[in-house]
Amino acid sequence: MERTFVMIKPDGVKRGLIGPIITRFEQKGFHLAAMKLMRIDRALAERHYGEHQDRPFFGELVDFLTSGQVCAMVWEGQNAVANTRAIIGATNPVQASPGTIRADFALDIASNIVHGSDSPESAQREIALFFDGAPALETMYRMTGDGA
Ligand code: RTP
Ligand code: MG
Repeated sequence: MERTFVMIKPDGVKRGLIGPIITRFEQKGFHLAAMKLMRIDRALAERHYGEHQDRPFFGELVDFLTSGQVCAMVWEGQNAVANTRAIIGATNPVQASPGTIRADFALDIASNIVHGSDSPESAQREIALFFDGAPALETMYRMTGDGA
């Protein structure tokens, strides 16, 4: 069983796409282990996307991520990292395969609706970054009442 971090970006929240996006992960068979709607500050956005700090689009990326509420989630299931990235689709919606979230809901690389961790190590780092201080995931899991 693997966990991954998925975040619906401000464009996805503003457009009312939380429901359809969650549906896709649930339909595939993943379990929603934790979720919160939040605004993130520049410091958190910069840490989250730290690997891109020297890229020309970094400032724009941080502006975008802090422009509205995001929906931070932890999903778990078999090969959760790779499988959720497949459901999300290629970074640039123009190149994303039909049926993926980015192909179906987005037009532009800068506003591509959703983030997914790119490795189990990134997932661990990002879950700690966004859910640190919250109740332990095991507690949230029990709160979902799915027989745990
Ligand atoms: P994400 O981290 O958001 O899940 O996206 P990703 O793994 O598919 O792509 P990544 O390389 O990590 O890029 C992070 C976000 O930066 C924006 N980006 N803009 N203008 C550009 O060339 C460019 N390249 C990347 C995208 O919004 C991407 O999601
Ligand atoms: Mg990435």
